[in-house]
Amino acid sequence: MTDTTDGSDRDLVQVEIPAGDPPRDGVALVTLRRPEALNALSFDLLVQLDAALAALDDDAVCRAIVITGSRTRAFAAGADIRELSASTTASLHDADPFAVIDRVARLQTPTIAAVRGYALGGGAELAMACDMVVAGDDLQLGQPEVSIGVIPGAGGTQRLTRAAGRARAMELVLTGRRIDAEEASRLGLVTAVVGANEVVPWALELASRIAAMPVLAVRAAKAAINAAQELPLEAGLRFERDRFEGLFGTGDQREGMAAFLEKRPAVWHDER
Ligand code: CO8
Repeated sequence: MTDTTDGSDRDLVQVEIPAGDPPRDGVALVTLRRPEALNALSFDLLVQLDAALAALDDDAVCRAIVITGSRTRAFAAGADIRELSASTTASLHDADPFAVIDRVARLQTPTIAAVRGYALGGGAELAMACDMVVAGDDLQLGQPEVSIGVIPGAGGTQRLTRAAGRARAMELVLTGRRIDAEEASRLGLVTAVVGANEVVPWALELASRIAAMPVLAVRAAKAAINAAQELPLEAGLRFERDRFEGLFGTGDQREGMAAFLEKRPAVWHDER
């Protein structure tokens, strides 16, 4: 795996292959690095994040991605308000800097947001675009955009509503109220709540367990679960059945079933 951050400027996004015992094969750790601004998602940071994630998604070695913030008290405090304050309808429409969040949701590789402290505005939207969220017990998640005269622009009205329901999404978005880890868990926004210092190790462990699974089956399962968010039930069931049937004849399907019948551990071949 290659470090894809742009060395010519400041690296606002760091890509690491974290060590582990046993080794965390196939896991990448992506860190947002603007600590002085609570990792606010500047346009440059978003470009670097986009490039880093696209490269990881293309990398056959990478089978799970953890995204976290460089600073213990924030995952990301939203889009960069200084930059936004100088933006116009036309400049945002033309550059579409926040489309990266849509691309995060479309990555084939499973993604886990490891979230400590503030996840606000675009930070909450980035976390919700990931497949799973491991939250610290210090989580403060919210969509405060209305309080600065705009609305969420990268999924905050859509993903939050799908996860938490319309009535709660209305209350949270229209008031900008922040919720803690316990409430986020109750609303189905997070996969697990752990001690703040355990967030990254816990997310890496989860990523390692996913990375140890056969890659085609993992990707098909991810695609099918995501289809449940978008398709009517009948179409979703058809999508699931097609993906299920499509896995028959792959080496990993043959190996997985043979290993079960022969009572031995499976050896995956990382087909893609
Ligand atoms: N943009 C720019 N700078 C920020 C941001 C931000 N979003 N958040 C914090 N900072 C900066 C502060 O300006 C400050 O810098 P400095 O030291 O130079 O003054 C530094 O980070 C530390 O922040 P505070 O001093 O404010 O720290 P506090 O502990 O007092 O407060 C808060 C922490 C509560 C997180 C507070 O900083 C805050 O309210 N931040 C703004 C949160 C917000 O409104 N976020 C939404 C932004 S709009 C948005 O996200 C639109 C989404 C569009 C799609 C985006 C997809 C990526």
